[in-house]
Amino acid sequence: MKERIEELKMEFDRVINDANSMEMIDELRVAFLGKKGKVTDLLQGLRDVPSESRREMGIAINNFKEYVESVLQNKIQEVKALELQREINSAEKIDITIPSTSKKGSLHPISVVQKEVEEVFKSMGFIVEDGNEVETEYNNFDAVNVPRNHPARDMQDTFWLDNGEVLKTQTSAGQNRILRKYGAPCKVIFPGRCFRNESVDASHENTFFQLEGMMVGRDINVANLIYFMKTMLSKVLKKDVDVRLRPGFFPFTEPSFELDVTCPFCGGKGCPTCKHGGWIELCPCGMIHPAVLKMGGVDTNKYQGFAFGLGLTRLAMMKYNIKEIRTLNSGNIPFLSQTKTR
Ligand code: FA5
Repeated sequence: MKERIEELKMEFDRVINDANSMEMIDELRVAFLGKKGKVTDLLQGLRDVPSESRREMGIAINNFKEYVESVLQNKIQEVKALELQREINSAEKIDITIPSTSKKGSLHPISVVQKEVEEVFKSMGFIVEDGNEVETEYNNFDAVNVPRNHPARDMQDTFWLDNGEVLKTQTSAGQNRILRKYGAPCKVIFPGRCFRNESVDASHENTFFQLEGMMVGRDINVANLIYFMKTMLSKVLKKDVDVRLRPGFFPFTEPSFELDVTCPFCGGKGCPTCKHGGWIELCPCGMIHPAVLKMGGVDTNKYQGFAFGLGLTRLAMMKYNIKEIRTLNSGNIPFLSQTKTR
């Protein structure tokens, strides 16, 4: 019996060396450890072994069985690693010369307009700043002269967070931060996403973009405001437009205006887009209220300035003749990719 075990071990060592696939390993497992395999034969042979050495032979057979199992297990790991390497070397080659089938993306219409407005203002010496989407109540309201309980807060019903902060309702929320950062004089624009608890319709969204601008310096006046707005709008709309101011109200500007632009579709003659008036309301603005400048640390005896809050989403709608504001947040790829070709 001892010799037979030795023979089988030598045979196993010889054949396991040649096994180089999972199929071959499986065949060996069946041949040695299967129901009708060689180890089972050995166990059955125990019957004929004299009783005094049966225990010793039983242990020897078990040791051989454990040996076969552990060598097979190691061989499986080895063959799996080899097969993986073979796959990497052959099948997974990447041909970088094959032309791509993926489509090219495009900028969102609002991003296109935002970039254009930024470029024009940068060319006129303005700095472009970023703003927060979550703002403190102080920055969004108090610092722009809208104290708690002021009725003007109702004009911008908003989303409050549990910690008392708000989703910014207007880019004007950045005014105080900008004044404190740059002081006077300064020329800064700061675009950003705004949120309001609005009843949504074709021209009102709960999430939209504005672009705020401030110019603070000595002797800044309404004529400067008109010049910058007219220049910027003519460049972005690619037409010579006229602007006009009407009285408006904002607690953070005094005087406050609504800035209208000649309708870019009819040139001011009157059409359905401008409701036959020839003008389109585009941008609230005004001279920065002294209280706002003071809260921003600016000496109002020396400096004054203008501010405006351009409705960027509405400007994109006007530029691309988009009638329905909700399409802009819709994620509709055919609609959004139109800016590629314009
Ligand atoms: C303001 O938000 C002021 N902060 C603007 C301002 C800045 C005035 C600096 C003076 C000085 P108003 O609420 O009107 O103002 O919004 C400004 C522009 O944002 C609007 O003219 C409009 O174009 C756009 N807007 C406002 N609400 C919405 C909305 N729900 N959906 C889309 N656009 C909107």
